[in-house]
Amino acid sequence: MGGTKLAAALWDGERLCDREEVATPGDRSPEGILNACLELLRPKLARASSLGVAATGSVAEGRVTALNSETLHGWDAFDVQGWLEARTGLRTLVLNDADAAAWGEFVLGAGRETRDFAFVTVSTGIGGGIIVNRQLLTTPHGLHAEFGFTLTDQDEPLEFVASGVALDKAARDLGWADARDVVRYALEGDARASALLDSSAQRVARLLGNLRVLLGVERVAVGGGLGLTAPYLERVKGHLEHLGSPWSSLEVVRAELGADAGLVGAALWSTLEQNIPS
Ligand code: BMX
Repeated sequence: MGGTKLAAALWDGERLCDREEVATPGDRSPEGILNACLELLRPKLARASSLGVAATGSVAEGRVTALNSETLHGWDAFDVQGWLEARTGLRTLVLNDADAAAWGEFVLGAGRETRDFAFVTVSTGIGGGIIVNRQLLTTPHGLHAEFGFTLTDQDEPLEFVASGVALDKAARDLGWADARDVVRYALEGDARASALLDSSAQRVARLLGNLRVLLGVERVAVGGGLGLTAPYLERVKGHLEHLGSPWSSLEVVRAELGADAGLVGAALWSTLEQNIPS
């Protein structure tokens, strides 16, 4: 459940199947978005034994709160778990989307064989998930690894200046369609597009460098619509390299599960033994 798209799939124990995706509806209220999720889920319900949800927003005990009210309208501790359990009859576990993706990448993707790992998505917003000592960092109140809400030196949330939506706005100011044009023109060597991409990538690189020295993270996987593009990732790596030691000792890689990381992570998480009531 993301700010740009909703996707659903079945997990057969090894891989995703029957994956379907739709654009996030214009009605971003809890009912607007969850009814669209239910439509995607309905054909799969008969074959499912539990439901894992990777949701944008901070998640506490199955309830979702929007930090960014432009992405989700009126979500204040909305009980996603209860809402979906009542309509699907399935045991439901809800995780933040980037936490789920971090877990998916750690178990089956770019974080395999690490101990301290992080995932960052640069998409509608900027989200994060952290694995320390092979454990997913979670908190009872749900406010953790919200990379998009770390503050810039202007006291603004990072995602207000560096996310896909921030670049969409900057692109429109230049008469372009959206952030995809920024990537396209940067590849063609346009100086304005390059500067825009750099300003986001540089801020994200700084955040990742801080994770290296704060938490000892050894590797970070970058995902999300903008983060998965080659020019973006190359710039993040370049800026980190430029910062030098100790920050540059962080390994930065592309998320291996791509746009499926959240789905895979939510599925794996919902079938973990510790999460299944005895
Ligand atoms: C925002 C925040 C995070 C989320 C991140 C990436 C909201 C609604 N979401 O920082 O919880 O992980 O965006 O999410 O406040 P996406 O919408 O870009 O997929």
